[in-house]
Amino acid sequence: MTISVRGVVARAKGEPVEIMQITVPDPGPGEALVRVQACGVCHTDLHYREGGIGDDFPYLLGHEAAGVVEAAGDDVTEVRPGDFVILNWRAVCGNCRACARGRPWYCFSTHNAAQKMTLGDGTPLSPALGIGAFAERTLVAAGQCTKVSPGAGAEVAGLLGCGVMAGLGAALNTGGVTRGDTVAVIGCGGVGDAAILGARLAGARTIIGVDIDERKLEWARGFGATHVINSAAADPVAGIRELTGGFGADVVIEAIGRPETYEQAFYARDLAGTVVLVGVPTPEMRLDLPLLDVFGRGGALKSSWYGDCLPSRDFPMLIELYLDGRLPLDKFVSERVSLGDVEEAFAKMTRGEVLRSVVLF
Ligand code: PAD
Ligand code: ZN
Repeated sequence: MTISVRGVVARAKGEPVEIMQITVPDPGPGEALVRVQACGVCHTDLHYREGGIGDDFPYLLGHEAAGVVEAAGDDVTEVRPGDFVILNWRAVCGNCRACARGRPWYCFSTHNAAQKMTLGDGTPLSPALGIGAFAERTLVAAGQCTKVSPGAGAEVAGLLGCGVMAGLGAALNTGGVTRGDTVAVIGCGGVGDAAILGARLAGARTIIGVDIDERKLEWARGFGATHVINSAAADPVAGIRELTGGFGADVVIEAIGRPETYEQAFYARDLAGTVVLVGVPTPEMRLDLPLLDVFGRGGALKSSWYGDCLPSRDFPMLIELYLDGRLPLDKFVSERVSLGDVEEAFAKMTRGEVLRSVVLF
């Protein structure tokens, strides 16, 4: 059996996305069918449309989502029909060398659905990040569904599926920010603001937001930045040092993915401090740093994949904190739109007008 639903498809590189009828198979072994309730519009969806991630068109876009499990394969034990879940792109395998070493958040062999969703004519779709949630129903691996309290509502819960989790985790998991730390976040979009929120949650003393857009700096203050620096007008390295007793920050999070801002992060941290790269660079980018500085400044240069999150551990905990009024996730939702508005949401994102447009079903 299959069902036919509407989904947002990128058919060819650089072409506007289209709403098309897609065919979704019944869940087989290890799979779950999810009725999507909300899905955020993320930069990565636009990267797919522009051919920046691969050439496996057509793509079924959307991956930052929450919804309700409608059906599950016979052998599935993780979730049941009716469960409210956040979709994740890290369904850990439990067997790879990362999992075997007790570091499942690095899992090198994550699960996706085995069966393909297709266009009406049978053309297989490539679901964005193995999810494909700009669709009324989507088929995923059961491990991609993380059950959480339904109290949060889908538009907020879905945020944890990608960018907001990446930013929170960059501070909490990868950066290991703890009480009393000084933290700087370079790039205050959705991911950077989530890193600011994570730093605040962890008890950081000083949190410095850096961006070239005044509007973003205003929002960064709203998420808990104690200071902001407009790096279009002032040297952020000097500014961060000045705000941290002349030393630099304990943890500097780069949330853009560019060599020049990475270099700022590198020099804006204190001796033996930590740099976290959560922004995603493009293949042609290169870094040129004196190796003596890499050695002499010590500390740790880390990358953060999906905030080094473990969905089963982190999603329910963060939703509880939200419900308890301690993590204002709702502030990331700039607007609620419908399935036909994804292209317009890309434009608003590119113009820097929104943190997250969320498609509601
Ligand atoms: P965004 O475009 O909303 O935010 C980027 C911010 O950087 C904007 O506020 C810009 O104004 C600002 N900016 C741009 N250039 C500069 C500059 N030279 N100096 C200072 N500020 C600047 O994107 P986002 O917050 O949604 O995503 C940020 C990055 O995180 C992006 O590279 C995305 O691909 C990446 C990401 N990583 C993961 C992961 O697992 N590591 C997950 C999701 C997103
Ligand atoms: Zn994303």
